[in-house]
Amino acid sequence: MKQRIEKLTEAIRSASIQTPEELEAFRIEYLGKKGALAELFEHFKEVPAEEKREVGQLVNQLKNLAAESYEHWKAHFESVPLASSAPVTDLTRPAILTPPGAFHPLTLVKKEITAIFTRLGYTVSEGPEIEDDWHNFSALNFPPEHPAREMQDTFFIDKNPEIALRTHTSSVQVRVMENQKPPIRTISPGRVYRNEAISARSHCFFHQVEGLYIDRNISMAHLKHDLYFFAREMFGPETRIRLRPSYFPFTEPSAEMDVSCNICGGKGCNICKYSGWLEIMGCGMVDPNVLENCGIDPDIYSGFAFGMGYDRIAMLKYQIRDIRLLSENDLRFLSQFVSG
Ligand code: 2NL
Repeated sequence: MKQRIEKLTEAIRSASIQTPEELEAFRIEYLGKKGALAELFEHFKEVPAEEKREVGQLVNQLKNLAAESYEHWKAHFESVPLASSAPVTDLTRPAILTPPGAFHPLTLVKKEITAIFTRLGYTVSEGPEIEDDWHNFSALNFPPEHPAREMQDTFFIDKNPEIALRTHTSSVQVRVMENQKPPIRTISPGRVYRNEAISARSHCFFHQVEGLYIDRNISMAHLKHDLYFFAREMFGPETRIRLRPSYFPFTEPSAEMDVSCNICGGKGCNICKYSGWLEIMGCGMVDPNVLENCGIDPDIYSGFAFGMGYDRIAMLKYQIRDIRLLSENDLRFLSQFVSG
């Protein structure tokens, strides 16, 4: 009998009760008419007289324990509203730690570029990745026969020459010019698409930040100031820049901007192909035709614009040798960017 009491004591103490249904089963098992305690009382008369006192006390203790446990759980379920079969959540348990995530290297670089231009007073504009011919090409002064408009260079939607995946984020800036009055000072980061063969160096989609500054009397000197500031903030205070003449349909004059190679400091290395310079962006004064197309009077306003791809900047910064790693979402790659 004593053994039986000990076993039941242990069972009641360690009972794990998760739901009101389980509590009812507990009540029936121990305190019910045919429960364990009723059974003990039934067999009490068989206990030898000299043990009756001791065993009687033990049975009473057990009964109190079962009754107290039952009352405790009953109060618990009455105070916690829950769906009838939902398991009880133990708020005192230590939390299961969520493994830390990481920003994608492209996001890290985008945030860095955005922070620099934000300090210069630029806003951030975003727009659709599926664009019409007007916002992606015509408003930007692309002549009708320009090669970028060919089927093999641009991803057209359903072979419709009017709708395509944007080939640059200038399309966003056309929308800004159409909808806002100067002064306009904005950058537009985002994904762009070109129908090109995929290799370690180029992909059919990549990422750019384009910038636009329009106001009265804006000149090439303003362009140079903002881009020099950007270069030093992004690549270090010793960075130098140079502008080389170039051509884009939407700017006149146009230039390519190089920064001094921050790997070798300009002495020449395999990263800069021993030239000491890295080409990072195109820029120029917005063509008056583009301003006019977007409803801005070119006799009153002028502006500069620039565009840079940041996949290559991310690759230089983090020594990534293959552009495809940036879009494969391989955790062995991504987890290397976990910080803190
Ligand atoms: C490049 C060249 C450039 C622009 C982008 C631009 C936008 C508007 C008007 C005029 Cl709305 N220009 N953007 C200007 C010059 C160059 O990008 O090689 N990008 C990767």
